[in-house]
Amino acid sequence: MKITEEKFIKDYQDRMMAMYSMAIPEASKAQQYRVLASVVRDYYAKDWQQTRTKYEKQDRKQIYYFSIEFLPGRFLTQNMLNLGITDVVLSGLQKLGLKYNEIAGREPDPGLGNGGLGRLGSAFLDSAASEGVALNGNSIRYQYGLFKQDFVNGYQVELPDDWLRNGNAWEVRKENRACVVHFGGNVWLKEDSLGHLRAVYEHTNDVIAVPYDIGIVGYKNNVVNTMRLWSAELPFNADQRYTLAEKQQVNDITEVLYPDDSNYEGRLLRLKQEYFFVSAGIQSIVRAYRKTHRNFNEFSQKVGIHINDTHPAMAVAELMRILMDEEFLGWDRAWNITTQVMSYTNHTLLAEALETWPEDMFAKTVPRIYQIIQEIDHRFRQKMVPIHGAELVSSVAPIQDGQVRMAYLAVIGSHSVNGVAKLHTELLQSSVLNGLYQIYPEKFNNKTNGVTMRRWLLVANPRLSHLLNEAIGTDWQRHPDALRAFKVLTQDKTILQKLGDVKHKNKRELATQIQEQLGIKVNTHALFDVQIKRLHAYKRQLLHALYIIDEYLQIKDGKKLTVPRVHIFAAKAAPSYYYAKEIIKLINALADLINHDPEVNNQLKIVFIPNYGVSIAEKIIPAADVSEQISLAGKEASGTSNMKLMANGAITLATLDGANIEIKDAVGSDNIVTFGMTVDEVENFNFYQSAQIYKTNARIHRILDTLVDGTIPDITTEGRDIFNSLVQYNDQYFVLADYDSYVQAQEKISQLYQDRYDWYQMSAQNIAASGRFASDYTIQRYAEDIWHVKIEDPAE
Ligand code: NBX
Repeated sequence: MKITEEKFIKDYQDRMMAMYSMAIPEASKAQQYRVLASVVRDYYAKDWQQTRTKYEKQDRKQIYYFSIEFLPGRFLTQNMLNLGITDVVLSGLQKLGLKYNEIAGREPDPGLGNGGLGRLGSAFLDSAASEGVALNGNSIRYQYGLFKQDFVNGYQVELPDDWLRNGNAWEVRKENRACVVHFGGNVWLKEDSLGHLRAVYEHTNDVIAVPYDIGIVGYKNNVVNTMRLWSAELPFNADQRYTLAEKQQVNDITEVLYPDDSNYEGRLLRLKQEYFFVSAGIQSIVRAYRKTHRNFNEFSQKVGIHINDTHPAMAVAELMRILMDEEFLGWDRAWNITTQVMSYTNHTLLAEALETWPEDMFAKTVPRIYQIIQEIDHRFRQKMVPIHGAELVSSVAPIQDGQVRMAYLAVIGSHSVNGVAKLHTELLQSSVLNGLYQIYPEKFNNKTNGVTMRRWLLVANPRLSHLLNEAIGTDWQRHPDALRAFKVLTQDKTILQKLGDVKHKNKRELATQIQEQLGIKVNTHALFDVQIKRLHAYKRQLLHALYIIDEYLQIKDGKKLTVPRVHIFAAKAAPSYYYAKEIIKLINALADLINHDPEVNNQLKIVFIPNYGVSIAEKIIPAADVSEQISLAGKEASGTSNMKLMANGAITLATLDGANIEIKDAVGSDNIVTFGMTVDEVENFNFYQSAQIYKTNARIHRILDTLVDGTIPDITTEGRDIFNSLVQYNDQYFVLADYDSYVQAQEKISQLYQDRYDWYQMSAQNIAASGRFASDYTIQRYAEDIWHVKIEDPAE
């Protein structure tokens, strides 16, 4: 459909009238936003339907990405871009006397995820639609997303994220596609008159799962895929009245996203959330397949199910349940199909994050799933013990020591298991999943993460995108590898000048926002040193903070910094993660001290931007000079903000961890600054004694003392706890061990930043080398190697 400016203006006016019976100027900004979203949704409605019917007609293999989290970011700007209607809409709105930015700012940012894992899922949906891969999201429609973060007195406080309050303009409720999910009760197998073994349930608690679909618009290719989010409702039964407690129990299931991304906690409600979206998702897949197929002979050629981290690992047992109990395939055939259909991605090596459930809780909550996992466990042992021995096999069996171990279930039930960066996959094979790697080496493969350049360049950084278009044409928008062409221009003085201008304008824009929102004035000629990610000890925001104390002390000693700096942090801490919250308080207290000290604040500023999320990232990333990726080697599975920041021309300051290693390979060691211990050095560091470093290293000694001697105001408890963690409790994440090396790296950064010509040359090299980290390529590799689907040119 060709959208002209006249058509858009008319559509907008008509829709305003239809929805609100108002003239445009009478409407609030939020109403103006909802009208715009509704008009834009119309522009892809037909493509959405046609994508579906085309897939059906071609009997295309459908892939379902099961993830308990997605972080799509705001849809409006991205959808307009992907539909190719941005210019028409912008000029149309202008004629109507409306300001696009004000309207777009009213869209709530769906915070249906904690961080990297959910964001990766959304990047994949975007790339798959743009590459014409039939990938569908399957997840939960949380009534409340990740909490909104505020600071009171420097402490994190959590406020509810009521993102659905004014409705969600992009979703379509499909109550005709609802499913029933059974919880609890008793279950046994009974032979029916045809001789089939049927599962008989009694006293179950049934919940209705109602899907809400959101269209995922591909980039200028008429493809619109679907992200399906399930909401829990009470079964409708005219004779039955429910108690308040019963209503509450059902509503609870999809009420709120668990805000912890690192510490696994075996909560019953979480287990229910997992089974809820898994069961509803699998039921709807089988139903869709059944519409066009008479039997299951082709199921594994036509369906792929991806298990994103272990949260949806019950998909293995749920598909077995349906194939056996409802479709009456025997175990062997059902198992054969299931393992061909399932694939699994692991996102962490941290032992404390691995999901295990107490057997009794599991058996009570999802009895039939428990029985099936018992059988999987039994058959696995029976088959593997004679080959691999009892010790190895029981160390990786799905049920052991009263626990159901989800990662092992996911590996055993899938044909493919991948890590998210080369190093991470190697470490999975050699450590966490080593036992299963010995048994099934052929299942393991690496798929390094990626990011979508359409959101992180075209949407977030229009200035840089424009410069790139001018310099190398627009091919990179569809084929990000074409950013390579920018490499030959890294010698071109005018280009570098323009690149510097773009960065500076972006910094000014961020500075304005910081001034307006936080009342902090920052020097836009200072180096913007950025660390944005969840707050976690392993990510080592503390290392960065100690360096700021170091800079502060130097200035107090009368020295001048080589370059003035603005340290920018944004990070949420899990509400129950006490230590992470103490680090937030420390950084905020430091900010208070430094930003108000006239002796210091012309060279140094700290800004902790509250409520980090996709929309705030879109503002910070284009303005970053330095990207801090300083996790302890071996702890960060991949990282993805490293890739977004690189594409936006920031220089990475990195440990050799996760995808940083691949970034270094891509950009060359002259265009990145690395430091710190390698994984091998960390592993072989046998007698680490952090207290010894504190004793003998005068510089570190002095910095750590400021935590406890009153230099930094109002951190009596926090300062002492952090000091103790570093000195008394032997510094679990080797902050002190890497400190000197980090300082050298920071000094190198300062040196480099003094010569802006060299700096922007490095910056340009980073942009030029970032194409390989586009999720478009990652999704192509998933499609070919794991899901076995051909990438079709949707134009054909
Ligand atoms: O997944 C992250 C890793 O830490 C990153 O290194 C990686 O780049 C990213 C994408 O692969 N993991 C992550 O974000 N985990 C979670 O958000 C999470 C959420 C809930 C939970 C456990 C982990 N129970």
